[in-house]
Amino acid sequence: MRMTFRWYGEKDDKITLQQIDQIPGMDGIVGALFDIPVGEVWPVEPLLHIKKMAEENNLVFKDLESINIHEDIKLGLPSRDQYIENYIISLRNASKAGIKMVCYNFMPVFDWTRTELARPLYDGSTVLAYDYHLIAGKTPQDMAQDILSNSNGFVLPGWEPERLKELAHLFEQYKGMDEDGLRKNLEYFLKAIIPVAEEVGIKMAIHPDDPPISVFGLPRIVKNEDDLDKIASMVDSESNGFTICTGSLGSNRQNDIPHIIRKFGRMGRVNFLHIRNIQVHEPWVFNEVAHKSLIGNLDMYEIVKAAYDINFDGPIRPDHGRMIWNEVGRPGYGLFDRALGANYICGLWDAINRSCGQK
Ligand SMILES: [Mn+2]
Repeated sequence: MRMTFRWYGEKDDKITLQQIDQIPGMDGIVGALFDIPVGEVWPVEPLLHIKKMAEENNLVFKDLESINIHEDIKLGLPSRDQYIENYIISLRNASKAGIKMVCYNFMPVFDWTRTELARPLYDGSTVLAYDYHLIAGKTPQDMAQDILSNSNGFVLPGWEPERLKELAHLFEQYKGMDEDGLRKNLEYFLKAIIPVAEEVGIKMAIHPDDPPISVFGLPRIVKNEDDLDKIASMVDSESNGFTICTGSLGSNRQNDIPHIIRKFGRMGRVNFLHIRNIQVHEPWVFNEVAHKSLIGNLDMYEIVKAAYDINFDGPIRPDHGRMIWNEVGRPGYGLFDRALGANYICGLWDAINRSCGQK
């Protein structure tokens, strides 16, 4: 595996590449071009620039998160073909910059949803949290406003203010679309792009819905093992794979994450791992916690062991972290707790590796 850290770029991240390099065991960064509007082509040069900066700090840059999918593709509008064509050019350009893995999601309208971005825990740290009771009676606009006014001034991917002006229109367009309709549109997209991803040596990794349940009546198609089966069978290729995000899938206690990693890993479809722990209080009431197994509901040993058992050689990143030690940062993406999480995962990996006879 290669241990990676999500980085928002020199303009948008106050965490430096040197700080990331100083985290023990850190191999690389997961990056993106945040100033390219969704649907437009990603050029090679800015990717090469990130690669150069990363390499100057002893880090590799092989992983993108995310090249977002234009809403017209998810909606299956006639204009989707042009956006798919652009996506294909982006993949070709990414491969020219040495990219090997591209994470994406297929969630209508919202990339991810939380009802709180800074819930205080018993020790004064703060975390992202979700409570479906708090959504009842709210409009998508209220929700968006809450998220924007609690982001510590950072722009959060998926919640760009320009996009949110379109909310009412977007919801109108999705009226009447069910899971099967959305799934057909994903299949159309995959059939077009996976042959190219394969040709240029890129593994695509669809991220699970976060949380994996319908919010505001929008369809969700990446929620559980069943959904992953359906997606895997749309195009039979290792380039058509998954980001197994333990926190997203894990918010539904029915999802057996080590089993999911082993099953899809043996098919060569686990292309990216997001590791974080969460505490589920009741269905659809949960908050994120520190990575350590004892603190949350997920058994990190079993999760890392499953990755080890499938000989996982792709990127792993500590997913969201808490805000600790008075850090002020992008919610979920501070330096300190993610560094602790990475170290915990590396420790588990090393111990498993030693006890299983060194791979
Ligand atoms: Mn994730």
